[in-house]
Amino acid sequence: MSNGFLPNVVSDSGRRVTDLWVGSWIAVLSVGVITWGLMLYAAVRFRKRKGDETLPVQLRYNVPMELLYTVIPVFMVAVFFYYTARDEAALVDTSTKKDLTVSVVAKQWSWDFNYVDSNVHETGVHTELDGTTGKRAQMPVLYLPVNKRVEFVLNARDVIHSFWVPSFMMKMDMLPGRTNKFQLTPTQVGTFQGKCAELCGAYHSQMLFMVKVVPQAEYDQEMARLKSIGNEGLIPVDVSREEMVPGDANKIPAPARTGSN
Ligand SMILES: [Cu+2]
Repeated sequence: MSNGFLPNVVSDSGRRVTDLWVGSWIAVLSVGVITWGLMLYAAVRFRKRKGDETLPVQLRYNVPMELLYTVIPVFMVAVFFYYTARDEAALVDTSTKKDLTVSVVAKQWSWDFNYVDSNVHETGVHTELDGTTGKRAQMPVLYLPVNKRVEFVLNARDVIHSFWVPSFMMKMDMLPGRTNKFQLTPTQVGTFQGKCAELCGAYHSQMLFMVKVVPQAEYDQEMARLKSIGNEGLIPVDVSREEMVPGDANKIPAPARTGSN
C-alpha cells in the first residue's frame, strides 16, 4: 500500500497519519462504490420502458427504510470519529519519556530554536524571497537527532503562528500566552522544509526554516558549534522583537519602550 499521495513517512507520527488517511480513503471509496452501484442499478433496472403509463410503486413513509438511512450514516460517522480521536490523542500525547526538548519560539517572521538540554539556541530572520536562488542556505536550521523522541515546546512571541514540518506530517498552532506541546520521533536522516502555517502578517510566506535530521554524533557537533559561536543559553519568549533580529534592527525603527518591555 502506498502513502495515498502523502509525502514519504519520516516520523512515527507520519506513520500514524498515513494509516488514518489511507484507511479513511478505503472506507469512503467502498461506501462510494456501493452507493454509485445501487444508483446505477436503480436507474437501469427501473427505467421507464415503452408502454409504461403508470407510475411504479411509490415508497413513502417507509419506517424501516428511513431507520436504515439514519442508522448507517450515524454508524459511519461514529467509526471515523473513533479512529480520528484515537490517533489525535496519540499525536498530542506528551506522557512518553522524551530524549530531548526543543523549545520553539515563533516571531514575525522567523523562528528561535532553543535546545533545552544542550543550553544553546539558534535564531533566524525571515527569508527574503526575491527570486534569486540559494535562499535555503540562509534559513534557520533546526537540527534533530534521528530516532530520538523530541518534545517540542511551542510559544509565540507576538501573534498566532503555526509550526509545520510537512514531511513529519505534524503541525501545531503557536499562540501568544499559551504553551503547546507535542512529541515526535524523526525516523529518517535527511533535510526537510519547515514553515509557518498560520497567516501572521506581511512576510508570513517567508517565515521558513530547514530541518536537518542527523545521526547523534552530528547533532552533538552542531550543539558544540552553536556554543562556540556564542549561542549559549536559551532565548526567552518575552524578549523584545528588535533584540531578536539583529539584521533587521537597523532597518526597523525601534518602538518607544514603555513599562516592562
Ligand atoms: Cu508565522
